[in-house]
Amino acid sequence: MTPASAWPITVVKLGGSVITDKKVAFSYRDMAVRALGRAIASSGLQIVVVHGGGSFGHTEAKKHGLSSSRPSPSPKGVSETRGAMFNLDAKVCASLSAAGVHPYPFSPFTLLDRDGDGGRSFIERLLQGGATPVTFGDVVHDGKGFRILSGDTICVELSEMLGAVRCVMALDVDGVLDEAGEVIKVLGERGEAKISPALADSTGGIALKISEALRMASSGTEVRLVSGLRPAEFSKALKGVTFHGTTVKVPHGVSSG
Ligand code: IP8
Repeated sequence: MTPASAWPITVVKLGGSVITDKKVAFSYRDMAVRALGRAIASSGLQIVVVHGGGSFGHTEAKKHGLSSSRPSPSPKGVSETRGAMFNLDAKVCASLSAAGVHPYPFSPFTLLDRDGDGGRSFIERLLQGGATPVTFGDVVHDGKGFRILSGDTICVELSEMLGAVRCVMALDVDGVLDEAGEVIKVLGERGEAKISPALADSTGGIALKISEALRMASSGTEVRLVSGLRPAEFSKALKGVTFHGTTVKVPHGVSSG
């Protein structure tokens, strides 16, 4: 794992199912994002925000057959999906600003090869300057075609690069649920078999989230999954105190690969 920064950094994923209503295309939840923004602003922590696509990015991605698993040749689909993401990002940043956060939005590709350190000093400078870096799931050409790069995967890369102490993932449910709908308080390498089946989206839904959470946990970042529709619990999850939700832990010495 990369050595931690001079001060602890927390990565926050604002899930698409929190910041939008995934059942209604292009429906944005201003009040929910403002409430999370207030928790971020009042936490006093150094926070990097990543947000998902929800009913903006995923609506366009689905329409044009874009996904994280299969490359697509559609430049029109890329253009419209990215357009929807930039549109959503502007809304997220406006809500965060209204809540007292000072967002600095950028595409995750801004970080590629930046300063030769994967963008770490770029992000640290933003934080030192009092800004909150905000990035989002995006579309990349991998040599074979266009694919979606999920915000969850970006969280893994950022957590590793920054040596983040914690990653808090805000969902539209109270955490990872078991088959009976109860919150699994601690999830480890051997505890995933009985999770509730979840709706898939263009980037794999809860299954991807859990595997990415395990990757982060195995490299030393504590991962907390919490309802983003319960700002008080989100705030506790941020601060590292007891909260209602799921903590992802990997038994010592076990790597998720
Ligand atoms: O919602 C997907 O990000 P996610 C972003 O974090 C796009 O998987 C472009 C649909």
